[in-house]
Amino acid sequence: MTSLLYLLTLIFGACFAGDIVINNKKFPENFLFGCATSSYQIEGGWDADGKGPNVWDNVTHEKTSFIIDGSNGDISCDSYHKYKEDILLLKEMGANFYRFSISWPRVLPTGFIDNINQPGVDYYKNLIKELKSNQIEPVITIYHNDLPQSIQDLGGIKNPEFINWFTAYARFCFETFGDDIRYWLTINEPYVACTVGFISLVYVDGIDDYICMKNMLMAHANAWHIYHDDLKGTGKVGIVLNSNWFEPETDSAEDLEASERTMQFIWGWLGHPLYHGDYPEIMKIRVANRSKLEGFNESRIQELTNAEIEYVKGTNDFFAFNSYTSSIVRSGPDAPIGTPSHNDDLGVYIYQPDEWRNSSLSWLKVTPWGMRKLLNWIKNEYSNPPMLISENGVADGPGQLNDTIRYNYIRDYLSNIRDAMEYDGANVIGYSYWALLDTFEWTAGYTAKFGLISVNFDDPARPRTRKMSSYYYEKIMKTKCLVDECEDEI
Ligand code: GBH
Repeated sequence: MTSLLYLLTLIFGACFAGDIVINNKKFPENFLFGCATSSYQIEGGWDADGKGPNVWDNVTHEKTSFIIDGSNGDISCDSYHKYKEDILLLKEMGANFYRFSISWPRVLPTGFIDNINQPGVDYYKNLIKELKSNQIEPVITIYHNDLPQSIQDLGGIKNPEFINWFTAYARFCFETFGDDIRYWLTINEPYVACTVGFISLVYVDGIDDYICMKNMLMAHANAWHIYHDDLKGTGKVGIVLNSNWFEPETDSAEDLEASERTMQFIWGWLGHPLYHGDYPEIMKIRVANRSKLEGFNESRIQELTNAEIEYVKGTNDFFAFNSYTSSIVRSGPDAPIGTPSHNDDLGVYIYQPDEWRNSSLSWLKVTPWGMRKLLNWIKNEYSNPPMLISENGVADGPGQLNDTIRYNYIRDYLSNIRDAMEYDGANVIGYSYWALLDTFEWTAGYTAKFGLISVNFDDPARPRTRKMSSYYYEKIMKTKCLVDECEDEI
């Protein structure tokens, strides 16, 4: 089926795929295509050469039941030793950039800058050098989930001191790896890290999430100011926000409001302060009201002071975001007042219909149309900032080298992205497929495969094998075109 569609594409230039027409305009010459990974998910070398432990090392070792297949990232793709092979593959596929993350405790084993691990620093220096000598732009995520255990032991992201610890680490990264890095991403998915992904000893719903998000916001803003004000860096610094597109169930005023409220609560939580200076009004009002009724003296949201508002506003040089799927939102009655809860603060009903196209993960329904709507929402809400799609991708189960699901996903999402650029004027500057390789997929272990390239995790040599989709993505990266023959860029 795939090859038939591909053949039709070859013959007709543009083609119908299911219910969508694949966009046949070339992406602009300066549009950036790349692939993404993160340190804990691919590197292995978990205790190599002086690396300190991170929270994932500890949780996977101590609580194997936390991971579906009881696995861990001790060796994973072994990219700590095999990064040159990864870069060769990126080169072969024609990637413009590689988005990877620095493992905080690999360079700073205790989390603090008084203890620098030189072999860890050398690893990233070599990685960057190798990328550059292959004309691949490094896009660096400073922190992607693998918090040093030492910092977790001190209260982790919930501790307001996190702001200083992260800032010192970010400064260290800018100073150590900074030479002509054009794109820095400070923190990956703060929303996930502060809600569902909170790997914490104690996590209090409706309280700690607001504290954590505020700490993330201030930590990011500090890093931005250090980079631009102190170090006079010439690159760009952004944070990676993430979530779904939230489609209203009907076009009733209530559902439209519920959808918009959800977008504001999730995307706007940090997006609004970064672009407009404060938390979204609707969020402030709802959290303050419920806090009061619950008997709190002040809002659980941790209101920003005027000085903080000024400090964070304008500290996102580009809008980097991860998005994989969509959900439907229905307006719902407010939950009764009782125990604080972030979901009750939001107060809507969110679901994904069974009939939507599936992947191997229940949360990841294939909804390419949602990407175009999301790009439009960001464009309208934040005055069309330069947008970098830092993650987008799909998972299937093990053993799929003829990965039609991924081929279709990439084609249909990129077509919607190109539509948003062409018809809606969305200022999208780049796209990064998640992931370059099959990785350790957090609590899903090695059961969910996102890679363009498969890795044999049973073989100590961790051999890589390109999947069918990687050849299609190679064609896209090399020709900037989704179909065989594109019309010129507009
Ligand atoms: C990204 O998170 C991460 O940045 C990346 O590391 C990861 O590998 C990639 O996506 C693919 O998952 O199991 O129903 O409770 C995506 C955001 C947040 C989506 C947690 C899945 C769990 C849903 N993820 N969420 S559920």
